[in-house]
Amino acid sequence: MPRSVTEEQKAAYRRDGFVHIPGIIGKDDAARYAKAALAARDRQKDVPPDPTFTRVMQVWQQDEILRELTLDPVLATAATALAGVPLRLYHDHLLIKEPHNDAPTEFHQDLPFWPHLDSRHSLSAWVALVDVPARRGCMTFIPGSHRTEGLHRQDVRDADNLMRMAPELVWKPRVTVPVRAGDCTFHHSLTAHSASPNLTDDPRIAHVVVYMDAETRYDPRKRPGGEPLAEPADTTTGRPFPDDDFPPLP
Ligand SMILES: O=C(O)CCC(=O)C(=O)O
Repeated sequence: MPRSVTEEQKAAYRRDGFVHIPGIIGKDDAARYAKAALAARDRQKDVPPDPTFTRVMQVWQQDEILRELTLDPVLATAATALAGVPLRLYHDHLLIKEPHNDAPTEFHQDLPFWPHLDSRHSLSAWVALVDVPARRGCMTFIPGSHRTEGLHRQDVRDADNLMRMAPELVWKPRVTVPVRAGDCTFHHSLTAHSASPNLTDDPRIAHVVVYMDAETRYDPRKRPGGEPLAEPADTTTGRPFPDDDFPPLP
């Protein structure tokens, strides 16, 4: 039976909009997935280089090993317990900060990037496949910022974009969460988060699984211009996300 999260972890997530779950996968599995992640990165062609991170989208549809991680029932059970509603997969992506990439991921919220209608909850699992201390690009969160609703999309390359939209966040405490290989952080889709640049000689390898409310429907009006995110075949307003490409989990 997959292990779920504790009552304390659920309470922390509800209060802060994020939670750190140490050792959600084993070290050996993390090493196996890290190797598969670098191979998937090396296979990827025709993607313009981005200093912030090398991104491999929808890796669960192209790599048998990483598919196991994306569909891992332990992760999905924990996500469902935190969300409190049945979930489906929205998409996954590898986010690899190359050594000395010199580019942070600036503060942003995720939900404004997603074409979701009537979402009761959505969240991401950010799984560390290598040790990620602050110098290698770990995540920083603003506790409580998941209660800040209704903002436009923020530019992850602009350090002040979110702060101009929500100036009260400038004065909120921030929590930086170094993680070991196999740890994960879950964050609510409205929680403001950033990641530091990778100052080390080794790649920062994170696998991110994005879960959405199973009942959420598609809203093309919220589709971000040019963002290569997962789309259902039928992009009419109000269409459900089909199970084949957006499988209910766990
Ligand atoms: O890992 C990063 O650099 C940013 C991750 C992120 O923004 C996310 O998972 O929503």
